Amino acid sequence: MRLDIVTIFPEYLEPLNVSLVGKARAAGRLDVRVHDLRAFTHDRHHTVDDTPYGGGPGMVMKPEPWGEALDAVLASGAGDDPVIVVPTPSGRPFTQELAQELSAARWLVFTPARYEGIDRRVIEEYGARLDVREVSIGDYVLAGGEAPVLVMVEAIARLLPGVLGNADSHRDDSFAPGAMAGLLEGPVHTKPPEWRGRTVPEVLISGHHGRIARWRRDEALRRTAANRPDLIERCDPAALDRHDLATLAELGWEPGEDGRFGRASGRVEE
Ligand code: JBZ
Repeated sequence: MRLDIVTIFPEYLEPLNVSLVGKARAAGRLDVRVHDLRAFTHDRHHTVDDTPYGGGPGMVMKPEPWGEALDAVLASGAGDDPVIVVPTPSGRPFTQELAQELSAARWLVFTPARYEGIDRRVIEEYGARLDVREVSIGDYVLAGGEAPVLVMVEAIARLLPGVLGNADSHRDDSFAPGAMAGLLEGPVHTKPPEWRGRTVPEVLISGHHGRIARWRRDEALRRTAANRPDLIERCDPAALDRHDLATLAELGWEPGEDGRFGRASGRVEE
């Protein structure tokens, strides 16, 4: 997969040289090219921003440098069309499903902005010819799109064939489809068996694979109910067995008329 990233802070993308993504690059599975947006300006101050039409606070990124930068990146692609990913707080949520969809692309171009974002006409211009996705990594306020690009690239790169050591590594991902679909992962333990007086749950050293799987699933369910009640609400009760239902009932969750889980009435939040 080829990735191009256009930014006024190329050094912000240095983490792409490290760890999983760095190794995927070194192994030739990822071709990452970071471009300095200011290289596509022509004034002595390398200006990339200007005041907003209509007034208001902050500055807006000028369209001309983005147009020149994107034209240059596109021209380097030998006729191939990339998917353009525009990080913006007003974008569609970045999910594991979107990561999977984007991991199927041959070429992605990311356009992390600063200030109040990019002049709308840039998104319109390239959106008229190419697949342009406005994407947000979550509901918090950031100062620019570079950190979201690091997040998205890591999520996408680890899905590429040959990037994670073995195909099984995807199986237990909290948001991967499968038996534990839609549940958070439970706690993990390793040696030593006792640390600062704290022991590893007995079941994990019991050698009873059935009991271990059941314990893990139960812990996953409890954590999901505690930290992500929205995932319990979305969960299909038909995907759960009697033990799961008993655990959820103990936590105050019951399947309702609509076939979805809700907090059982008369229960008080703990
Ligand atoms: C994002 C000015 O550029 C920004 C600013 C905030 C921001 C993004 C881009 S992308 N927040 C998010 O994904 O939450």
